[in-house]
Amino acid sequence: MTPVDAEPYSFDLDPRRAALLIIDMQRDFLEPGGFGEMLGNDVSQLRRAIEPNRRLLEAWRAADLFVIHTREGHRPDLADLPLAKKERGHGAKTIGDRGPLGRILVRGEPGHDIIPELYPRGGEPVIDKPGKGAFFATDLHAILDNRGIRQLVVTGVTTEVCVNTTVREANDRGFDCLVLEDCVASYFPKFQAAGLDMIKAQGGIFGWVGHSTDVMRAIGKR
Ligand code: TIU
Repeated sequence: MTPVDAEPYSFDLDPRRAALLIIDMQRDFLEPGGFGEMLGNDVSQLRRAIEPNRRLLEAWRAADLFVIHTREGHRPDLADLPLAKKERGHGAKTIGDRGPLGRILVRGEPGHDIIPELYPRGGEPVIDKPGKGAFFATDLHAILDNRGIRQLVVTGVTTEVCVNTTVREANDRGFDCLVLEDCVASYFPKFQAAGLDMIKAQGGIFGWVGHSTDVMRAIGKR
């Protein structure tokens, strides 16, 4: 166990039983023309998380630790897309429609893929998820159990949507989550702050909030 500075108190990292879980760092959320922008968001808000994630991923790989990536999206036939999710927002374009990055939030399309800076390598599972949480309708739990993983170092986008939903799902399944504030991002500054506060309040009701530099120090890379 290696202590990592965190709130509400120090996180005891057990690197061999921990996975770095990078949530939805997809072109559809981080680049113009995708799902994020379709919802009316300014995608530039998310891009500050790229470089800290890139450095952490490099260090995590160099320490030969386990990495999992997730992507939010749907089957090309949209059979797994709830009507409620497709229609909500009444946007001119919705999930499955064609945009500058291909069909919005559809598996196999350019926008659905992970940004080049954080592109997965062989041996790093990629979880394709239809919902906001990474456990819902996926094999993530089985993959974590098979590897003996009990701790999740969580990064990605967006803080109050897919990151929070996944952390809540993980918490109810008995995992300890350390969310890295410099490696998660929201389109809305107030939700970034609230999303992190909600995790660490009440003695860490859903988990811990820390910083990537402290994790890199703990795994021997800076
Ligand atoms: N809209 C928004 O903030 N997020 C999502 O729709 N998905 C994720 O957070 N990945």
